[in-house]
Amino acid sequence: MSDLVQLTKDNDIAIITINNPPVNALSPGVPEGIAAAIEQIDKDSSVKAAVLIGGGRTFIAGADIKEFGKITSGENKRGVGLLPILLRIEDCTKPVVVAIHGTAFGGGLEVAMSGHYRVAVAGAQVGQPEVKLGIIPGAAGTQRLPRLAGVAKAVEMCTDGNPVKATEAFKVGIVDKLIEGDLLTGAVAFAREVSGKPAPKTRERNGKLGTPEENVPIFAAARENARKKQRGLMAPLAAIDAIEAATKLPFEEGCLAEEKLFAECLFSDQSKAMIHVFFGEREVAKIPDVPKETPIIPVNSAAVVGAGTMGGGIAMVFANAGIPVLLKEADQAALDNGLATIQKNYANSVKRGRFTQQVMDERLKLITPTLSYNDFANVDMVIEAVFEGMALKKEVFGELDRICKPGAILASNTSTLDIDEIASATSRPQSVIGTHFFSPANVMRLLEIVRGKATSKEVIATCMQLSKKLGKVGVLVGNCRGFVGNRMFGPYRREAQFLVEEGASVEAVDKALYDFGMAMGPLATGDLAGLDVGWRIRKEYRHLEKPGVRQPLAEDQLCEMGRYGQKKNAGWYKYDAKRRPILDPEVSELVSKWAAEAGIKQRQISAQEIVDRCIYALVNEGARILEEGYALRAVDIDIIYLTGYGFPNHRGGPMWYADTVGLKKVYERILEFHQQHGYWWEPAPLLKKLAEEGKGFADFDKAKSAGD
Ligand code: 3H9
Repeated sequence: MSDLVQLTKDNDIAIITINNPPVNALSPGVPEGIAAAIEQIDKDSSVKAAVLIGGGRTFIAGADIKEFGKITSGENKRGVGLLPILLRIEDCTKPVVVAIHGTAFGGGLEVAMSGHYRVAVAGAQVGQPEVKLGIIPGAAGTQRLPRLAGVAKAVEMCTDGNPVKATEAFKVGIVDKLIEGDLLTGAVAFAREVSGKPAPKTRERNGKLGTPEENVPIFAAARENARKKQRGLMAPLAAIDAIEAATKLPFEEGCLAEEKLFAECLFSDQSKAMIHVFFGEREVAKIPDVPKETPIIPVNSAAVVGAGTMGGGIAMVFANAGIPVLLKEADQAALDNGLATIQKNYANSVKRGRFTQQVMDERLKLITPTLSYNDFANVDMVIEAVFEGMALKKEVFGELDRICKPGAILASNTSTLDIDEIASATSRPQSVIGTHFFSPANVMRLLEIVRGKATSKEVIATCMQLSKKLGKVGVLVGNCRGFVGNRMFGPYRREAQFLVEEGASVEAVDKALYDFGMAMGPLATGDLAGLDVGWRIRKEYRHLEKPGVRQPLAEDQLCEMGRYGQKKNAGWYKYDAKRRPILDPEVSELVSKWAAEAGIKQRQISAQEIVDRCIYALVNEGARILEEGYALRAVDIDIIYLTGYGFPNHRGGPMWYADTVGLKKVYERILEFHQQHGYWWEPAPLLKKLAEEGKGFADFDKAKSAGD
């Protein structure tokens, strides 16, 4: 036995405990430890049954994800090595009762299903989340799960990857008993009950595998659903194929089919990208100069200034996390409007079954509307969400400085303005920070946390921790124009506009990027966010533009015409009453006219050029940001784009994608664009350097974390 797995006894019941904190992943030594324990249990005639349980806060959260990179790089040649060990558990001559608390995910659930019985506490969760890592269950999960839960449930769990609560797992047959009180005590008692009786082997339980008549429509619907909702992903379809194999082949052959599909997924670029995303989401929480022990300021109350789309959404985010929040507007009509939108959004969620009317009422109760700053004196944090204009923001912060208590965090939701200048309107710049939410604030996961020159480490640490409580992924960025996300989004959307001016249709530009995997095309995104937002910002910064450099024409002109996007039912597209986009021939005519006036020649443009121009514009700006230190790591940029800008997970983020293409190739293409289009396309020095050294952004991150 290893340190990772302990074998003890409670009289005639053996107890196998896994101790591999923090999540009891199946790292090398854990499966082997379990197998060794089973050997001993089989040999020990005084043992009548066994309990397999996780030490610490959870059962097994799955295979050790770090091992996958080692397998694909060839460093680990033996694989995860789980399959034979699960057969060994199932073949144990004494009943094995698996006791679940926390999470039994992935390989963890696969271990659990190889036991003869499963008991769980009500708070536990089970799941096959492999698909979120671009793979499928690889230790017979696709073969045993349908045998326990039925084909439809197995398909659902292996394709959406979402956790299932123990209560539901009990209902569908994954869990045999829910334990109240102490799990180990309950599991040992259960083991005593079943000892001496024939132990059911999951792999031999074929009763729930269904008939072809039942299964054909399940698989067809699941494939259609996966193609629609998990666009471009191979793992969900592979998982369905593997479960289909379970319904058609004997267990051993089904396992071979699963093994082949698992390997195809594991060695794909998709899985490598999604594993990068898994670790990246955790990496961004680590700020080198803000250590874990930094004191946190308690945030038990908040206030939001501005009840527009962003302010209202931010108030909902706080209410959803159980934090009471004041919502301030300048006049009653605007306040009433803001509240009505919040109510409508909550009511929609209730209608869709996301939560109950009671939950909605509780959340609404946490939002207190106000017309005055007076109530702000006691709040722990204020988030300003007024229009993007420096003068107005400074006025608000001056007011907050006068009214808020010392130590209150004063945050701005600005998407692009200078945090230091905003902070200069206060006498406490150390308390000022940017918290840039993304629209719709109550839905989008990204929170860009903008560090000013004077922002204190306590304020940064608090906002990073708070982001998790608010259900967001907080990424710390520096204070440059547009910060990280919007600074990169500028060149991305600039290229989209240039492409239309050069002859690509609005539809072709959006479709090329949608097909690449973006949640929406760049022009449709502009319409959704409101074209006037960028227009206002451009007006504010016009004096900084380089004379003689080509600027996008169309959006400013569309805004002059009042075509702000969806909110005006017209922008790049027209919108019907259900906000569905309709192509508007007037826009293409106008753009052609504007292009001709500006002397721009129109031509045929391929989808590949559209993707290269837009995505490499992101990459080039990202490289500059990285070099200038406004993002801590390339992975931070990736996470920003994945959680805030609809970049597809399976491409890992713009910087990871560039690595996948190869920086040399990306650099050469950018050089071509530089020759063709000039100024805007000058390659970022860091990109040039890495490309010439044959390195990638991942190497840059590695060197940085090693302190080079
Ligand atoms: C699989 O099982 C394939 C099988 O079919 C077998 C094939 C043969 N491995 O998330 P947290 C780390 S695929 C390695 O902050 P929480 C994590 O990086 C796997 N490391 O905690 C972090 O490290 P750090 C299927 C892991 O409480 C620390 O643990 N399973 C793993 O918010 C704490 O994590 C999954 O996909 C792992 N499996 O959430 C489950 N899991 O502190 C993935 C975590 O250095 N895990 N770490 O940053 C999760 O969903 C969440 O971590 C969990 C806990 C819900 C368990």
